[in-house]
Amino acid sequence: RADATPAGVKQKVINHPCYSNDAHHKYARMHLPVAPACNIQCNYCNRKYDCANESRPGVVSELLTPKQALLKAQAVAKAIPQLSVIGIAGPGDPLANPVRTMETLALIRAAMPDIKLCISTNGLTLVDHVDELLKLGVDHVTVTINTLDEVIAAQIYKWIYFEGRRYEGVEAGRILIQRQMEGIAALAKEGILTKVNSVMIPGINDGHLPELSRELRRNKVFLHNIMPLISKPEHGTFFGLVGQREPLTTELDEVRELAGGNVSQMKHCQQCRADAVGMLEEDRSAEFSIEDINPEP
Ligand code: CLF
Ligand code: SF4
Repeated sequence: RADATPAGVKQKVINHPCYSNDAHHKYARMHLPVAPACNIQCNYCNRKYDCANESRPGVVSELLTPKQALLKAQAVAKAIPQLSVIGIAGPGDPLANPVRTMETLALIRAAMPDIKLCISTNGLTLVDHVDELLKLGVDHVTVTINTLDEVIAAQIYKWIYFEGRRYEGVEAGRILIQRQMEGIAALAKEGILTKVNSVMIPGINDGHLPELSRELRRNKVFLHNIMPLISKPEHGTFFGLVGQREPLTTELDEVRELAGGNVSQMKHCQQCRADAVGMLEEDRSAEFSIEDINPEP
């Protein structure tokens, strides 16, 4: 499959530690935690913590303003020459905080023109922002899609807040799924590389994930990252899905194997924090506290 990858795409992934298995030992990423709010409620998320669509539960990231984010990015780039990607992945949904997210991306783009920009989103408002992301040179977008079935979705999402209204149940699922699919279609049209994260929840969406991966292939998604649900009590109390078990490693491997026939699978995800810094296997966020970088409020 790698040999069939067009040269332009190879160039885009060559130094992205999440999109390329080869790159993840050589290049570093950092996340800028500038986005506190969220516009949906996943049942596996405890909103006191980081967005569980990319992070392990139970983690609280330091929130930054866009200007502080730029200072931090410059400090990290100086200290870690392997830094190749700057992403926004929370602590809520980056696109539910469009002003803070876009301002941060614009500041980084102007100050660090060679860095790759990356975001991760639940996809609810993605289609409205694709033009702006393209203008800012965001080349990599991750959308968390857990199901394409609105009945399954009703078990995964408690509510969504969309165009001034709150929706629940299958209606919420229907809107979210439709918006996510419109979002990834718009990304494909613009040639923005798309990764889909799916949280594998045993007994709820596990059997559906291979079918989901077929749809992703049809929509030109580059990479599929099936992540195990993390639900141990030490990671915090969940909003819903109380008592829900995590998948076994064997179950995860099996689903990835089935889905892998349709879309390449990412298997080196670390479910990082919204303020992660460093190579994927490490987290140096504690070394770059904003109080040390910029003692002025
Ligand atoms: Fe960050 Fe995500 Fe971009 Fe990577 S993380 S926004 S694509 S730069 Fe990577 Fe971390 Fe897994 Fe995410 S290992 S949680 S997949
Ligand atoms: Fe939590 Fe879901 Fe919102 Fe992420 S998208 S912050 S997991 S509710």
